[in-house]
Amino acid sequence: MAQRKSKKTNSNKTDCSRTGMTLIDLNRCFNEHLFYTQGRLPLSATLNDHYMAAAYTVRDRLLHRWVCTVRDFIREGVKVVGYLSAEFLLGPHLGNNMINLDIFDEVREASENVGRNLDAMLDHEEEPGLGNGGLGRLAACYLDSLATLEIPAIGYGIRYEFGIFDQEIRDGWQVEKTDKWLRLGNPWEIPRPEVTYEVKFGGHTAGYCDDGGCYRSRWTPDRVVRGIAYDTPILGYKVNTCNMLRLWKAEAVESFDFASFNVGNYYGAVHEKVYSENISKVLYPNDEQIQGKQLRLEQQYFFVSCSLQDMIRLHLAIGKSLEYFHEEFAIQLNDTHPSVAVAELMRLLVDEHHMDWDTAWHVTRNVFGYTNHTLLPEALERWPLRLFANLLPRHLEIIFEINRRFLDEVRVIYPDDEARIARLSLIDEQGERYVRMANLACVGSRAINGVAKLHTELLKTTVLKDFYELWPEKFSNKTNGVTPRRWMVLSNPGLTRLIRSRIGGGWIKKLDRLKRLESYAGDDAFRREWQAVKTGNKQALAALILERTGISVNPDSMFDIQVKRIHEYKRQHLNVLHVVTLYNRLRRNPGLDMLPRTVIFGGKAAPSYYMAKLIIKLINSVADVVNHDPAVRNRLKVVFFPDFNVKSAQKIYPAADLSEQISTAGKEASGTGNMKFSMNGALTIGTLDGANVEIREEVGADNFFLFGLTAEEVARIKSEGYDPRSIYLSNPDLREAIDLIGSGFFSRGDPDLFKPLVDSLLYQDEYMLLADYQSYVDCQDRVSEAYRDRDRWTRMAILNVARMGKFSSDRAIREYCREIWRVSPNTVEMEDFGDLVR
Ligand code: GL7
Repeated sequence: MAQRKSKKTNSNKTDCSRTGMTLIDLNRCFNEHLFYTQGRLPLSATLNDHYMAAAYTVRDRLLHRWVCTVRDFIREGVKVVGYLSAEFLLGPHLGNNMINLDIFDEVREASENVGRNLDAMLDHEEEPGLGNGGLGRLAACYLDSLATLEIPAIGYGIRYEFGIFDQEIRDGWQVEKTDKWLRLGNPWEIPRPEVTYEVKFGGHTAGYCDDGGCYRSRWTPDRVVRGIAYDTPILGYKVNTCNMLRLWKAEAVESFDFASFNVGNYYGAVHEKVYSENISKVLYPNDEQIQGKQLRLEQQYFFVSCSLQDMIRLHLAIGKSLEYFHEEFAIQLNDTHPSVAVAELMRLLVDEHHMDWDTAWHVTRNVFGYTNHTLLPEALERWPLRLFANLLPRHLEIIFEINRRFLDEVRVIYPDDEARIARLSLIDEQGERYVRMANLACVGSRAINGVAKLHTELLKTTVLKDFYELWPEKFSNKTNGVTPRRWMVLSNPGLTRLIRSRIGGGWIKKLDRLKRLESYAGDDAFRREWQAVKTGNKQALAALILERTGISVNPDSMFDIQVKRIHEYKRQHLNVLHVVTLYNRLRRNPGLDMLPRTVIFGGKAAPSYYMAKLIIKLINSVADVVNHDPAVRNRLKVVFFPDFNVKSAQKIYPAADLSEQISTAGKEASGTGNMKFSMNGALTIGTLDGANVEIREEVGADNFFLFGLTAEEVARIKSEGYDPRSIYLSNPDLREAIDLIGSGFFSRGDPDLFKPLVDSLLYQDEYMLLADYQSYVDCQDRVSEAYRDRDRWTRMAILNVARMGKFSSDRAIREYCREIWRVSPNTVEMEDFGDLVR
């Protein structure tokens, strides 16, 4: 074997020619991949061949850095973050990796020189939609920041064969199509068929005495599934740290049951295989709503067990005892989805590694942190005890034991407070019994956090109040952030170029430096360039809208955009009420001098969420009427942009003038779309909800359009008895809008179609649209007024961008590192592995 010559260089460039960074190196590598990986001559290469060759060229450079990063993991014994998440909504890799390698412009130039279209290649990439929305996208932003900040980290999740469904719109309704993201292969992942773990399900437990006379439990499962690792490199921006995302695919342990096969039971034999592979087959498309399906718990336990076994293996491989596991790893639970990890780690330590209970509990309690992402009661995960006992009998025993010890402690602190004890218990005993996953996560973690200031405060006073009173020191806030690499540099090259021309590029890693833009808000020339960038982005979106929907929109109108999952609490239908109100004004007064607006919606509805699907139908129905009414004369256009995903988001945020963040106060934990819009120069119309509160604090009240009730007012009015009908009766504009929808005007005369929506507003209005309606409409009028003064608007937009520094995911990750994980950066140096790779 060749002697390893190690040559270290400090720069992120290396003289290793195989992964060199010059144009010549990149071109050679591209051609080699076209030839040797795709088996094509340039003449016969398809767009897919070009894409694959480009992806492998970029990937080679990632892998070189990855090898160096892993070398340090082993050599330096650094503390590693394990980020456990059932969702990672990554978005396309190629462009992002080119940005992080700092070769985007070179590759563009090289491609153009030989007549290859880089944009076509970027567009060709299927995105891995392994998440539903904000929560999964946050996990992806955090991976980018962890690597950029040079923190050793592994993301752990599930390699769903089918990610979030593709959305089509037919006759105004959402139709779901399976997402076949792996159809053309995935050049970004490396299968690791030798990194596998067995995961047990079902069966029963039995007690026994071990050699030392200790009582122990033995679990005999009735099913075993194998998890196989698929690794995706995650490179940081302009650093050599290349972390990994390890996703698990489920396979049968025995791919063929020969006994059944031999007696001719072919279908019986493959049944086990199909059954096992089902676990990682499909992402549940529900956001903020639990679906108490056994398969979902199987998914959660499957990826948690594989991930913990993997971390334990890595820990043992560096020669450390498991007593010190929490000193080598910090594990974050991204919501309660992976919270069965608390019981699984106890099981692995006690049952499989024969640790005593107290030591195991010490390790467990010190290794986990838990992030809560929602206050919605329907999203709080709990599993029927019977289902849990059937699937994970040993874990239920462990949970009972954790609970017994925990409640004993609680009784000492709160003697005779049985009501409190019942609320804190890991088991819900009212009626059917349930395992409460949030309680398990709280008891098993060292740190608990919310995702925006308001959200964390509400956690402390509502859903997690009892835990806050018990352990106030465990609680902290970590306001969300998003990565400026994907959401500014990659999505908005025009704006990036303009900002660079004035303040350089330091802000890409230190977003606070955008502050330096403030002084340009008053600069006429800068404002004109700013407007030109926005107009270009709007033209590009207009072209895409035409292509996807056939609707032609005017880039000179104000682009008023609401893109996010469709949910009643997010109140897309409040936006619709405003649209109908504007339409009514135009019908009443055809000559009205109204600011032209294009109102754009986008987002998926959970397939089983009827009201959300009806809201999509309503948007499309209103669009149909408004867009075809000659009296409107292009002063109002309504668009539902189908299949909102990361890829289209990258085109949508940069084109927005107005960002709609209009959830009922107290319902949106944070929101992250709000940040992406504002970073791209849109102004926000919003309630005091989630991170809106902090965005407004940062950009200044003058640069934010605020409306609506506060969370406190919402709670007070609700407790006093809220009567939406009286608001409807006393507000003629509101009444006219609702009546028009209820009359069948937008549904070809069918008054029944939208009746469920109208009735829910009039008789329930859970999310208080009617209470906020007038305030919203008045605020929208102020928005229109402000937009007429383009210079003033642009000044406000510049100030918004300049003051968004806080909302970089780098800031958020620094806080997690310092206050929760207690990890520090490790600078990875490039090494030219000499003979090994030349
Ligand atoms: C969410 C919250 O709804 C959203 O406000 C937050 O920004 C996001 C990330 O913290 O988490 N919670 C949740 O269950 N989903 C979210 O997007 C799906």
